[in-house]
Amino acid sequence: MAGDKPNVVFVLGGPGAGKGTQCAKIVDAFGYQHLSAGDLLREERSKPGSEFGELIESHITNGTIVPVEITCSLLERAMITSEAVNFLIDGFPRNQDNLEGWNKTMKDKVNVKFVLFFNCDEETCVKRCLSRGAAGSGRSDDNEESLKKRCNTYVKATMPIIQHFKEKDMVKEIDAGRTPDLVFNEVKEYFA
Ligand code: UP5
Ligand code: MG
Repeated sequence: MAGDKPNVVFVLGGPGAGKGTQCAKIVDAFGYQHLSAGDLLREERSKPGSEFGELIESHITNGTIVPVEITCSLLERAMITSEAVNFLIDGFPRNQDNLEGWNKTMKDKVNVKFVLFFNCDEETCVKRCLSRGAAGSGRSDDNEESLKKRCNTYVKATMPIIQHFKEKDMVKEIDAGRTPDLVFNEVKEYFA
């Protein structure tokens, strides 16, 4: 982690809204470091002998949210071992427990600049994830049953967090139902 306080942009939106796709574009264009909480959890789950492997997998297939202590420590470790100054934190914080845990351990160590919110209707989100599953994503949650639960968690637990940031005037909301290039045309205005 370079410098005193790194900059953080939170990236939120429903399952399949395009968070990862747009983060990859931001990395290419603006040199941010992309930290996907979901990717970090999947990596931790797959480590041989991981203490939390089973717990993480059960949350992922059920579309529920892993306790913040685990996610936050993976995020902090990834930030500490990085040379970057600017981070995209993708898919976090996604519930009240995440937000409180982050505020307790990380708030004073970073500058949260804003929140990118990829707003996409549920039908489109589900279609995208199912196509990705059919194309062989290997993700244990790209199936109809898990997707129902992921969407439910998103509405019940994550939307209130987005609302919380809206009240703090921190949210940049983007219509994510368009093509990746059209979405990125808008995204880049916030980084230029
Ligand atoms: N695609 C992307 N953009 C498109 C566009 N504009 N038009 C057409 N297609 C588009 O995209 C999904 C698919 O859609 C891809 O095939 C892509 O090509 C296509 P992607 O960019 O991957 O979307 P993303 O929003 O990143 O979808 P993802 O499935 O990763 O979102 P989730 O939020 O569901 O998944 P995440 O990995 O963040 O979390 C998974 C699980 O981990 C959670 O359900 C939870 O159990 C756990 N988790 C926690 O517990 N805590 C955390 O902090 C984070 C995760
Ligand atoms: Mg993703």
